[in-house]
Amino acid sequence: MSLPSSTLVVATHNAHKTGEIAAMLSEFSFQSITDLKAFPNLTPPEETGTTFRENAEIKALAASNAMPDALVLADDSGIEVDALDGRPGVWSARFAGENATDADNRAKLLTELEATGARGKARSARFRCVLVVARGGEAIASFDGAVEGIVGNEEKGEGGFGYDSLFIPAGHCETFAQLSEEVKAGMSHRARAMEKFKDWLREPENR
Ligand code: ITT
Repeated sequence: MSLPSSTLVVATHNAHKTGEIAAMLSEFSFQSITDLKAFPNLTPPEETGTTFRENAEIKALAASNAMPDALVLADDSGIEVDALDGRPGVWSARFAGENATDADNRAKLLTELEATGARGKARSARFRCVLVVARGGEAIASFDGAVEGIVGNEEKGEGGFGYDSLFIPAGHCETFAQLSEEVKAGMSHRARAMEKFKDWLREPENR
């Protein structure tokens, strides 16, 4: 598949991720920013890694091998809950099973956390994001970001996706789903990794 080099392909099927990433790149002049929904014939690779880094690289290389001319950006992310020994972590999207919905995953998280008896600060957690950049079938850079917070006792808010309605970032009283998109975009795990990617993009040799 041949694409102009000024195209950024976000190697994801998660439209929420694409939306957040595209909004953070508004200052850059990509001819287009697209994701894998535009390439329905590409079979998603199995995420067999045990770290965010490994899974981000698997996704980046699979897309880059199919579109060697494009700049590819893959995001692997998830939530680590201390009272659950860091779970669901890399299994965040599949916590309640292979075909689990975000709602299934949130319900399982609340049930498991309830069973530990953890309250207040003992419900500490963090979102993590690892980005891998690839071109020509090779991983050429990677960046990470995290945001600390706690898991609330119940779902609150309508915005965002995934575990946003359960996650209260440190220094706030509301969940990511209650806070505005701008507030989340100013402090999220993805935003922190994207700041590093944007610094990389600003280097002339990386354009
Ligand atoms: P792709 O693999 O196609 O990119 P995915 O949603 O399956 O899409 P991951 O494997 O990286 O992506 O799983 C990340 C999961 O972690 C995601 O489904 C959410 O449940 C959660 N997650 C990641 N970032 C999040 C965020 O900003 N807000 C809420 N939940 C998030």
